[in-house]
Amino acid sequence: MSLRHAILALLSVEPMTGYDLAKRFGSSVGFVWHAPDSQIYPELRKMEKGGLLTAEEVSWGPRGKKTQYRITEEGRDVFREWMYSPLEYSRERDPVHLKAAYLEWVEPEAARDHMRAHIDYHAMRRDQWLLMIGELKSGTNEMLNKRLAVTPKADHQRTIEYKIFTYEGLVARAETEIEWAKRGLKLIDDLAEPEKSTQSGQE
Ligand code: VNL
Repeated sequence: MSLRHAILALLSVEPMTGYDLAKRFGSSVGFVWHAPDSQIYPELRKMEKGGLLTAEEVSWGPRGKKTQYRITEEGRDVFREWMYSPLEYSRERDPVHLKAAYLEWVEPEAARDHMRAHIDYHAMRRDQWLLMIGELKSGTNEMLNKRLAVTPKADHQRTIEYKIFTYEGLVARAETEIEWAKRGLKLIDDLAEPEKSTQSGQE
């Protein structure tokens, strides 16, 4: 369960209200660990009970109050320990590949629709990740800038480069998915009209 580690990573920069955290989560670490607000708020409360965070009521606007969360030393220790610990890989559970394995059940056009949806989704994600790389490289990412403000100068380069490295990996993965789905489109055509494709292969 890594949601709490993603939250700890953000709160290691500064204390935040649940609202601020949820908002910043979505535009930073949420790109690699997606979580809806409905998971973030209860997790914050659990982490507070578990001693990873403290909660403090702070005023918000003219009359309102909000809970501000602050990482504890124990929270930092938990994050550091997690960073040192090996990952437990989980075996594939991928509905796209499950479907791909049985495309003979549907008409070619329905099969093509699946491949096109795959291409569209991964192209959209790739473009978002490319934008993030642009922000990280140009120094315009708010979360990263806040982090750098509390990070010793000597650690700035690796703080930046590992994030770029992360998104470059995701871009490469998205491109592989797009290429695969394009091969799928071609395969569907070849299998749907074997005579035509044999002819065009001889031209
Ligand atoms: C941070 C900033 C993380 C921007 C990000 O994704 C990001 C950060 C992991 O400083 O925590 O896109």
